[in-house]
Amino acid sequence: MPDRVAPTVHLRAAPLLWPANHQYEEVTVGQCIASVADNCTPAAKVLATATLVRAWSDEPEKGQACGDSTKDIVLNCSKAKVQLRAERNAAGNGRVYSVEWKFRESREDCTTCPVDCGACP
Ligand SMILES: [Ca+2]
Ligand SMILES: [Ca+2]
Repeated sequence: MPDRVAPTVHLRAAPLLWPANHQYEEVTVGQCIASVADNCTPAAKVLATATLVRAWSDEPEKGQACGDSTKDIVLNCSKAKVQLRAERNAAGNGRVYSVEWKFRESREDCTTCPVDCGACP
């Protein structure tokens, strides 16, 4: 019987990007994902397939305040890492960065998983 069940993913709380000093902080899959599970494929094998699909944040990249830098998000898809700038609108409600991870198991079923990967309060 073919495996038609994609992996499940359990998330961690988003890493804190603090202080808001405009510097990059590196976030890896292990900092976003607590564990993965699959009915057929071992978890370590599923985790090793982690790929970054896209990233975004709930604040615009530019125009928040003076000292605001560009390129707030730098994806390194091949290494499954993302650099996030510890920067937010000081008059806002805090910034949340999110990424979408993709996991594959041996039968090629995929799970894509949006996750908050950085919080700059
Ligand atoms: Ca499966
Ligand atoms: Ca910015």
